[in-house]
Amino acid sequence: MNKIYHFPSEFLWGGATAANQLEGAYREGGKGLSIADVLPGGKVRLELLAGASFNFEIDKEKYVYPNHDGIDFYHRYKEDIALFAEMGFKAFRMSIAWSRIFPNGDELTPNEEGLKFYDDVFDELHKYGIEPVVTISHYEMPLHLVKAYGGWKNRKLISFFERYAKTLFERYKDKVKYWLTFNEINGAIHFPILSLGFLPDNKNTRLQHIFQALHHQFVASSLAVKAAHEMIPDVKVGCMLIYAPTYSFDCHPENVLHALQEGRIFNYLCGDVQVRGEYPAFAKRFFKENGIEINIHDGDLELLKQYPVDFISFSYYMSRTVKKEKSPEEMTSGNIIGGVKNPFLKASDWGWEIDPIGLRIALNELYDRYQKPLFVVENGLGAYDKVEEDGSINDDYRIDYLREHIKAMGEAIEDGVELIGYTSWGCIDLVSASTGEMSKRYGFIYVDKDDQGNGTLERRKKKSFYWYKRVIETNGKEI
Ligand code: BGP
Repeated sequence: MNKIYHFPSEFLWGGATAANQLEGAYREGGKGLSIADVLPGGKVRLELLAGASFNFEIDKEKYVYPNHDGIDFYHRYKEDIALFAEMGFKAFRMSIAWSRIFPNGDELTPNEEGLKFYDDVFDELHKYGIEPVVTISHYEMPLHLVKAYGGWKNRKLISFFERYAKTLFERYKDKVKYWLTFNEINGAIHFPILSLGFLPDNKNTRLQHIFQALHHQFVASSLAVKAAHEMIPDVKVGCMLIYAPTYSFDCHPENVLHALQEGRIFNYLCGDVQVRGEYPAFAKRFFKENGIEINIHDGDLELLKQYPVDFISFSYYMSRTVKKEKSPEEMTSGNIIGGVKNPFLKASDWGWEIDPIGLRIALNELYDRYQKPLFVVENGLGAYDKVEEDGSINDDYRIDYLREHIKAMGEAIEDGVELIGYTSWGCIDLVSASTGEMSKRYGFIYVDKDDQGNGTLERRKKKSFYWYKRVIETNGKEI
């Protein structure tokens, strides 16, 4: 007998995306260039993210740029939203491209065409009763802010972001209740280029710059919470973390201590500031030992304390196993952060270890720590899909992955965790953030496009489409 899980009646089932990975139309509607527009697809992207030198220019002779056209959601959003509605989505997580609203990021007035586009998207969602969950900044700050200001190292970015967030709240106050400030804010500790807008430079200043820039984002996030609460009744603003429970490779106390230390810097430092409203005690020693001195202005700490987030959203793809002394052969890759191979886990084709129990652990750890509602806003399996001769796509591997993770959420709810929703990543195939590939697919909906940009962009329902529809229809009782 299959166990029946009890999800709350208002549970927000749905899917998640990010503007730069699906919209395309990178120069239409008055949009400015963003950091995502200059990142090429393929292996070279990972090298850039890891810190290779880079001039932030587009070079179409040398590289392909899959984000430029994405999957053309910009022109096909009605068709796509109709498919989400057919699956019964209660929520759709999407992001707003900052450079559609403020093409350079530092203008005083927004671009009306950009604002209008999202009005139309939200109206289309509401037509089907789908709740938008909107990330304000998802790996795509305006390129001008990178080039002219050095990205988030520069404190001026706080006021640009505040203006941008207030513009969104004012415009969409009747259409959007759930907002997330910065996507995977802690991911910047490893890959600052995507969200902080600068290259990780020489080792001495790397962490100094990253944590100074993060401090600016924390302040910006609190200002956004403040503004949202002043401007929108019943609004909910969340932080967004990458969460990877950190396992010790074995029970050697040195390794256990190492896991504790690694885990809390990566998983908790940002969350503690955004949720509890203050830097955690362990940060002080970490900052001291790494020569990090954060320039904190008068009033910053009070602001952080006064305006913490209302809920915690996070992405969960994998756990992470760590060991104090390790050799390169022991390592595995993963979502932004890697670790040593866990002998008990299998991995995806991209080396991301698959660990549904880790999601239950993540939910419990986060709830124990923060006691605030949780929202899983990303989770899923990036895999190669095959279109059969009859046109079907039998992605049982994806169904198995999602089923086990949904069960883990059901168990966590029984453990007492307050979980408000689940939006699986890339509900429609889109461009991968880490590799720029199309062939790393997550969707319930197949999109005909390859890594070189060829294809008809035709949408096709996979087997998982019908399966997820049933999950939502039964509120997680039939998985
Ligand atoms: C997260 C990002 C997403 C997304 C996802 C999957 O880190 O927030 O933007 O892309 O991971 O990663 P990838 O696309 O590299 O497979």
